Amino acid sequence: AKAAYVLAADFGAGSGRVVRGALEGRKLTLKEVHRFPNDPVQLRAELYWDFLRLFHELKQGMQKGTEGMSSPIQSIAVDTWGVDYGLVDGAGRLLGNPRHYRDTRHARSMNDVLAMVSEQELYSMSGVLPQQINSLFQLFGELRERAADVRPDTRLLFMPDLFHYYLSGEQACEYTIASTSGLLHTGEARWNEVLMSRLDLPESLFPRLVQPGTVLGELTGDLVQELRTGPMNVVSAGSHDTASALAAIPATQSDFAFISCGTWSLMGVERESPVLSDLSHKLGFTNEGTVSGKVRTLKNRSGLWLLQECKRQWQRENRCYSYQELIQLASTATAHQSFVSPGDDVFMSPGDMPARIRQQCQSAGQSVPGTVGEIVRCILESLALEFRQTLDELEQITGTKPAVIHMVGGGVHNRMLCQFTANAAGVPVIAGPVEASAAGNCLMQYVALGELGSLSDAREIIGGSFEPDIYTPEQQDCWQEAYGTYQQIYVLKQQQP
Ligand code: LRH
Repeated sequence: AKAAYVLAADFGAGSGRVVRGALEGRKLTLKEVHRFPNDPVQLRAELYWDFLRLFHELKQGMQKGTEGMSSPIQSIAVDTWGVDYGLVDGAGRLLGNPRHYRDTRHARSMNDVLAMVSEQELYSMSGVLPQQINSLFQLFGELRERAADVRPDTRLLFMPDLFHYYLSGEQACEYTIASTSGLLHTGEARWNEVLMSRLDLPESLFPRLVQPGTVLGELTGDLVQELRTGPMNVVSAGSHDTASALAAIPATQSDFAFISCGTWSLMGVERESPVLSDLSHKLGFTNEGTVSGKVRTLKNRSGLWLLQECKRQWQRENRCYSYQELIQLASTATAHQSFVSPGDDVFMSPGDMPARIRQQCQSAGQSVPGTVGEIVRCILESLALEFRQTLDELEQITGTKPAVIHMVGGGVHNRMLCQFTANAAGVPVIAGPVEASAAGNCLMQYVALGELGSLSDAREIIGGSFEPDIYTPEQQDCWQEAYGTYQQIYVLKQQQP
């Protein structure tokens, strides 16, 4: 069979990339054609996306992806992290650079909203865990600041939708990315007008919703000319990176937990219906949409963020390490000396992470990691223990203990983290593919184009195209002990009144 080609643009916090997917018979191959930095920009007190530069990088990627190809590229789709959005005016111009969820001011907006609608209500109305990053809180804060800029023809587009709009001229919000906003009805592809009216958010802001795997339109004529790519479709795939990653999990059974591990770790399970109990709320689980209309009940946890930020800090101090060197250093440090709680708020904004890690270890009365290797080991062990904790919690809220963990995303490169996770969790970790978001993005484009029938079809393709690494649990006793210590410090203490 002749190969069918598509382009997937995936904007992660570590970097952005454009990948060319080729589906030949039942085999998918990915080729990275362009990778670029995706650093947010601090401007005075505010943190922003660098949207124009990123649109430029996207165009470069599209050019590189089509250059020298004798077959046409059929389509392109963009996925990004969740929650962030831009506003466009009636003429389609951006009302400003989109803000970044790590902007510290969103915490205040969340408090303002919670004074009007309680956490419990928000949770049951939207299925989404109230967290300061949610679009709902960001938007509420933004509208307060700039109410005058919002007209009846102003529209909100989540980041992937915004890229799609400037590629195709079509305005729509894709369901999986919208499901991170806190603005939909629980488990449904339907805007929550009740919530909007309670918070005085104009309904007119919200364009139509489309399902993942929809051909939105065609690349505009101007862009076809500018980029010389030839015509192609613009597709809303799974526009949320986590939804796309989950679509690319080569699961053959349903009792699996997943960890999509990049800057964040999203750990959860796929279900037919949301979990909305007090317990799941208290334990911090949210419910978002999958590309096949199911629900992913998951926890947003820190992933490689701490490691990325430490690396940056050391760089600022003129100590440059590759990830490989960092892991090598960690492997020579003593095991289980000190743990942090990677998801703690103190680690949220960028900055001197090694200092914050030491600080947290010290306040918890543990030995304070001094060397680079000790700090890296502390981070990786803490992440693995947090995964174990989350696995236990998933069992508590769903009544079923997952039999395996599928781990995908950049974290899969970190073999030490994968092995630690299997050790801490006591279940096998099936790791891969690394570029799960890009792979899932491509697959849903093939669904949109009619090349593939369904998600199970797509997952089979992944299974046949990428060889996973399997990690079986080791050193169970000492990890069990470490888990006890970790729980004592970070879990049980918090539960005391
Ligand atoms: C992961 C992710 C996650 C959250 C966060 C903002 O990249 O998309 O699912 O929504 O970013």
